[in-house]
Amino acid sequence: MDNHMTGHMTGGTIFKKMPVRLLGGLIAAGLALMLGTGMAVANPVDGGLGLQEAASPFMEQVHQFHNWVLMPIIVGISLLVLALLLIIIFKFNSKANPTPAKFSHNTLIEVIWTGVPILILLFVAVFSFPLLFSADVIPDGKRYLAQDTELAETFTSKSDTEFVIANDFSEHRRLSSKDHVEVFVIRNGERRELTYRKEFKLSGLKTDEVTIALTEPLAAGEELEIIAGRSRVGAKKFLDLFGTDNSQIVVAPSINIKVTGFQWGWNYAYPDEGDFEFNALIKKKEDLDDTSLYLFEPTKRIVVPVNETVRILTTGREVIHSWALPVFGVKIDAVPGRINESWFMATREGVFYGQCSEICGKDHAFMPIAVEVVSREEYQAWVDSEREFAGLEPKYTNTIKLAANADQAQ
Ligand SMILES: [Cu+2]
Repeated sequence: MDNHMTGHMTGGTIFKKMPVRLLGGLIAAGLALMLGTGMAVANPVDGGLGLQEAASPFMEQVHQFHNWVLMPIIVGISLLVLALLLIIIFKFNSKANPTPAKFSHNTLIEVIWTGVPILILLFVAVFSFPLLFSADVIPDGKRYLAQDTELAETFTSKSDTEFVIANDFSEHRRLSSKDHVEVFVIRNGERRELTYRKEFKLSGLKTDEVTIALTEPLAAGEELEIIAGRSRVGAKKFLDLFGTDNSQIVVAPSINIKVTGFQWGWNYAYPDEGDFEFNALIKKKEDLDDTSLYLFEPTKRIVVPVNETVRILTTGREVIHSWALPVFGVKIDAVPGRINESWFMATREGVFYGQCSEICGKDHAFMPIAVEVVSREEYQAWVDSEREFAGLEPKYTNTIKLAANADQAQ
């Protein structure tokens, strides 16, 4: 009996050392994966690991959700299951445990393994439901400027320090908290956010008129910008504890793009900018230049201005496609016979790639998407070149010239 035991002890010590190393390796791999996902990778790159660097406040919020909520839970569950498996393998194999227990069922354990997953899902829902809501509801924020521009509303000023904006949002979206108003001072093109209570106060929330009272009047050459609305999006302080608040109130879309998926390509139209549309098919390998990515580059990129909200309206011509752009956090089905909508606001200039994300037929893998984010001036010039191509009069050239003349006159 003793001999029998010692013989197996030797084998046991080898096994006892192994799981520690194995476990260490797995923890290291898990941590590497976690860190990897936080790493910034701009656009698809060879050997890229983790999510692409976000280019919209919505996607920043998605990253936060992924890095701080999902990854820790997934790593925790994986390690727990691994530990349980190792316990079973080493403690309850036929040699270590020759006479197995005969019982089956354990009410407490069964209640725990039903209840705990429900609690985990509820915890995840606390963070994922607001994200789903943000993706689904088109932002309705408003921008108020002293000088009225095409894209802004004006506020009225009562005095040097008191400014009034109309709280004319729909009933359930009215301004009711300090989080629904952001105040900026613009000086020589630099934009600085004022802090609530210290630099400005609010009154009249929940009523028809909201008053923003500055602690100090504006200096000469300073301009006031007020952004109001409930559509606050972006990475917030996690659980009000960690990180910095990068969230912002997103204003209503200034551009609508109609996207029609077809076998196999995309058709784009800009209904506000005139009666023109174009197709974007996959670009052949021999036509690629240094600035384009093989299999990601379409024959034509769509162009949008930076820091403006774009509404995407999708539909399909014959089967369901899906317009997906990872860096903006957009993935919206294009369904024949109906129109879906989504939105994005690009926060930096550049070219961003996506692909069809619905298995739509034999060339599903070959309907790339490329969005070129540029300044408003470049966007307007692009619109006019598209209009010219479609035989239309320019829409913006005159206004650009007028603005340029006005600058010279000052
Ligand atoms: Cu498709």
